[in-house]
Parts: sequence; structure tokens; C-alpha cells
Amino acid sequence: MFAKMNNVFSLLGDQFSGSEWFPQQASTFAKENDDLFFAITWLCVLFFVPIAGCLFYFALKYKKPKGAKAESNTAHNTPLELAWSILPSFFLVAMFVYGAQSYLNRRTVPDGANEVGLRAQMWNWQLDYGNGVINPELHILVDEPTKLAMRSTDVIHSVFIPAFRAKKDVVPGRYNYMWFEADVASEKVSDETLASAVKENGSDEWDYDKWQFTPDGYKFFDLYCTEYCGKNHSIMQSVVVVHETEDDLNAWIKKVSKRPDDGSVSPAEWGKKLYNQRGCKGCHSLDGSKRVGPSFKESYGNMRQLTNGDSVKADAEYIRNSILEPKKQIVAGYQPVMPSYKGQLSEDDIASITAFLETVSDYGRKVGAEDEGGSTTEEPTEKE
Ligand code: HEC
Ligand SMILES: [Cu+2]
Repeated sequence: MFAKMNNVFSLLGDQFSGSEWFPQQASTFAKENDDLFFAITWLCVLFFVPIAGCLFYFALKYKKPKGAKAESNTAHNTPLELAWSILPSFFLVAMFVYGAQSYLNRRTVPDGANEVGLRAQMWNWQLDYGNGVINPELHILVDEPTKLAMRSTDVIHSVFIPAFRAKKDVVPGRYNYMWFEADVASEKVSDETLASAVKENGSDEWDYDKWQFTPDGYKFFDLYCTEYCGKNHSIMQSVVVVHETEDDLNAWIKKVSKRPDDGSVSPAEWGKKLYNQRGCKGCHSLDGSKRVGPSFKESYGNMRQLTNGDSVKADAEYIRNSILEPKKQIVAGYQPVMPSYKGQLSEDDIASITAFLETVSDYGRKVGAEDEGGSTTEEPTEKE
């Protein structure tokens, strides 16, 4: 009977799950999810309309004039009452069975699923592809199950990929997981389109909203945080790229894994990329404004007042320590909330970030411009 009902649900769902209502269906869960949702919705409408209709009809029909005596009516109709109790209960049981089946399916990861680590933190996503390769974008394979092994470093976040109809909370202090199987691959835009977008976008942060494809030229699905997690919750977004072949996926992983050996990307450029991609940006501005942490405009080369009363110069060593063991030296006026990046950034990454910080600090290389005959700048320590 349930198999038959399934067809009915699917048919009902098909009629009403117009693509204008919901985002594209791009995973094996999507159709089942939408069918069930619309079937239940329309079933409820089907019951609601006659019930509400009768309510109004009887209210009017049996309306008594003011002052009339109310009379009790205990007559009842057993077959009628049995019918309207038992018949709807079949629908309720069916809803439960299909809902439970669907839920259990989502909690049971198929054997051999590809695993990607996910770390949520205020306010960004870090996807871990193993071997120290971490990137804010989620890249997976089409027609293969992917399992996300998820954790949070601070508060409760929630992963939501609307096109996959997949959503799960990420809770600090425990591992959680989810899985899905994408069945629509991301298209790649033409090389010309990509080249002109890269040129127009400039070297800085990539504008995903504007281009609707990634800096590597892939169209993407959205990934959101859907659990309010603080001030910048709304920018806690990323993208999912579905690759057609394993070679294509591996080529991408290789490309983002580290600074190219050929020297085509300078340490400072790489450092800037990491600043944008690895969550630093959410807490550290470049323009002097105070976010959760101090602005990088006043970090490198500046004298730092610590909460324990010490005063240290923010040199390369200090910056390295700040990144690997942020809780050891806390800058006065800030909370010890920076997560450690131990094991997440290579030595070259840290050196690159340091090089980048040097270029953006008022106390860094800008000042060093003197040496190259540039305009004379004040002594770093005199600036406030
Ligand atoms: C959740 C917010 C948060 C994130 C994300 C974060 N930081 Fe921090 N960071 C802080 C706070 C708060 C401080 C000041 C307190 C302290 O010293 O720990 C700080 C301090 C620092 C300092 C010392 C700055 C100074 O002027 O003394 C450096 C360097 C630094 N962070 C680098 C980074 C880098 C690099 C990243 C990214 C890879 C990063 N931070 C990510 C919050 C954050
Ligand atoms: Cu969040």
C-alpha cells in the first residue's frame, strides 16, 4: 500500500512543486524532499478547506437570536465519527512513515562516501580536503555520496545547501555529520568570460554574487549558515562546486593547496588570499576599524600592549605566535576569541601572511619606503 501511496505523493508533488517555488533540485534528496513537502501541504489544504467551510456554514445555520435558550444535543452518529477518525489517521501514519524513512536515509551514510571535513567558525567555513588543504569552497564529485564531518570552534552554526535540500546543525564540542549526493554537475564558464571577469574584478576578493561563478570559472550552488550566530552571520556564506570527474576535482585541490612553486604568486599576494579565505577578514580589518580583533593596519611593527601588562613589538615572531597560539599573548582591549590555526597553516602560509601584514601596516613596509628614497615618514613608534 505504501508503495502505491508513494506514487500518489510523487504525483501530487509533481503538480505543485513548480521550480519557481523552490530552488533547483541538484541532489538525490531534492525530489523526494519536495514531493513530500508539497504532498503534505496540499493534503492539509484538502482537509482544511471543507472543515473550515463546515465551521462557517454551521455557525451561520444554527445561529440563534439573542436571548434564546441553548439546548444540549447529545445525539451522535457512531459510523460517522469512526470514519472521520480512522480515515485521516491513515494519512497521518503515511506522512510519518515517509518522513521517518526519508530522515533515516539522510542519517545513514552509504559505504564508501567521500569525506570532507568542515569547520564552522564565526563567520566563515573551512573545508578540509586532507593533507592540510583547507579552502572556504566545498568541492565534491557528481553522482557520488559525500559525507561532511562537521565541527564548530565557537557557537552553533548550521550548514544549509538549498539546492541539495540538505541542512544540519554544527554544534561546538561535538562532531556532527551529514551526507548528500549531488546529481547535477557545475558548468564551467568559457575561458574568455572568466578572463574578463578576473580582469574586471581586480586581484582582491572575488565577488561571487556579481559573477555567479567561482574564481576558477565554475558555476556553483549556495551554501549558507542558517543558525543565527552573531553579528556577521549574514556573510557566513560559501559555495558548492560539483565536479564531473575525479581528475577535475583533484586538479582544483592541487591548485589551491599551496603557493605555486614557480614564484608566480608573491608571499604578500598569497598572504592576502589567505586573509580573505581563511576567516581573518571577519575579525581583522585593513582600514583601521576595530572588529572582533585589532585592525591589521596597526599590527605589524607596532608596539602592542598585552592584557598581562607586558608590551611587545609585533614582529614576525609575535605574529607567528599570535596565529599558532593566540591565547598566549592577548592584546589589551580584546577578548581571547581567536581560534588557533595550528596545523591549519603551513610555515610558508604564515610567512606569507606576515609579508602581507607588513604591506598593510602603518608601521610596516610603508615606513620602510624611506630606504628606497620614498617620502619621509614619521618614526613608527611616534605614530598612534
Ligand atoms: C574570531 C575572530 C578572529 C579570527 C577569525 C582571527 N582572529 Fe586574529 N585576533 C583576534 C582577536 C580578538 C585578537 C586580539 C586578541 C589576541 O591577541 O588574541 C587577534 C589577534 C591577532 C594578531 C595580533 C594582532 C596585533 O595587532 O597584536 C594577529 C597577528 C592575528 N590575530 C592574526 C590572525 C590571522 C592571520 C587570522 C586568520 C588566519 C586571524 N587572526 C583570525 C580575533 C580573530
Ligand atoms: Cu554561523
